[in-house]
Amino acid sequence: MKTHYINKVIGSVAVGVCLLATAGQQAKAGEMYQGWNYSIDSFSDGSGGSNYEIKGFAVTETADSVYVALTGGTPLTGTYASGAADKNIGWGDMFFNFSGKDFATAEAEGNLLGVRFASTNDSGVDQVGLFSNVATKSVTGENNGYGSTRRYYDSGYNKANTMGTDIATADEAYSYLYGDDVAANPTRSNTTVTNVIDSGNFVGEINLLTGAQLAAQGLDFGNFGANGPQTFGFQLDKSMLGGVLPGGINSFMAHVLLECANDGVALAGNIDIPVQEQDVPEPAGLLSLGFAGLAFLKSRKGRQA
Ligand SMILES: [Ca+2]
Ligand SMILES: [Ca+2]
Ligand SMILES: [Ca+2]
Repeated sequence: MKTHYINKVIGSVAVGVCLLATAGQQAKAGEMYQGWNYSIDSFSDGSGGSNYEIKGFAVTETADSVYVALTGGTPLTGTYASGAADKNIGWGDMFFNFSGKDFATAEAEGNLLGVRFASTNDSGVDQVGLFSNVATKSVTGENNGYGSTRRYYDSGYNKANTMGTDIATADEAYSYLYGDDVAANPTRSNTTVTNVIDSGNFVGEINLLTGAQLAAQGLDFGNFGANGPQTFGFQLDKSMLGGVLPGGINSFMAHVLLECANDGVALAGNIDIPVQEQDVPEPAGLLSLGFAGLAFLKSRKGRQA
């Protein structure tokens, strides 16, 4: 993955050295506003019109929660579409990639998290919630959509801030989604869209929130002139992420596409995971020490003999 994806991530970490080192590249850090981290998407890259126009994606965190918000023209429950198998086109699932690698590599290595937040979409998992070890699939075919990212761009939607301010160009989108080798020669066959969870391990539930509930948390897409007619999101407990991420600051790239891939948006950011207190090993807990512990015990026994 090209290093410019992590400029914002590094820039927003409160470490002086990093701030100085990236001072010349911090335009993206300007998307921080009153505690929320925003990525503002092109207002004119929604294929099919205003019902398919994503405008923004934002995240904030408190000590124990992560709040996620989306705004645009697509309702949480989707919009009627005669060309879709289920007569409805809505949101795909959201992916969180904490690996520091491109999306395809993260998935191949089992390092992808996914959130199904739209209960009526065509996700491969039944439940709404957070999933780990996610495999992805495409549902663009049954939703009258774009089979490949290249085809979407060929259709005239290669606009500035194509996946928001954090993945601003088609080249960056190709690099992030498929890796730098594909980005060097993107075709319709090597840029297949995947936009929902196919399978994964259920980690826990999320709490869906309305635009009003998010506004009460300080969300303000209006600061960027980006208020869509549909604004909603969800909250999830950091304790769930603590089971799959190390304590401390974890940098991520997240993105979501519509079921038809008529629009998509990404966001780079950080989540500060509380450091778990280490349990004091009890006798029964020795099992969890594994081979290292057993070897240690054996060596002690040997010395005593
Ligand atoms: Ca858009
Ligand atoms: Ca559908
Ligand atoms: Ca977009």
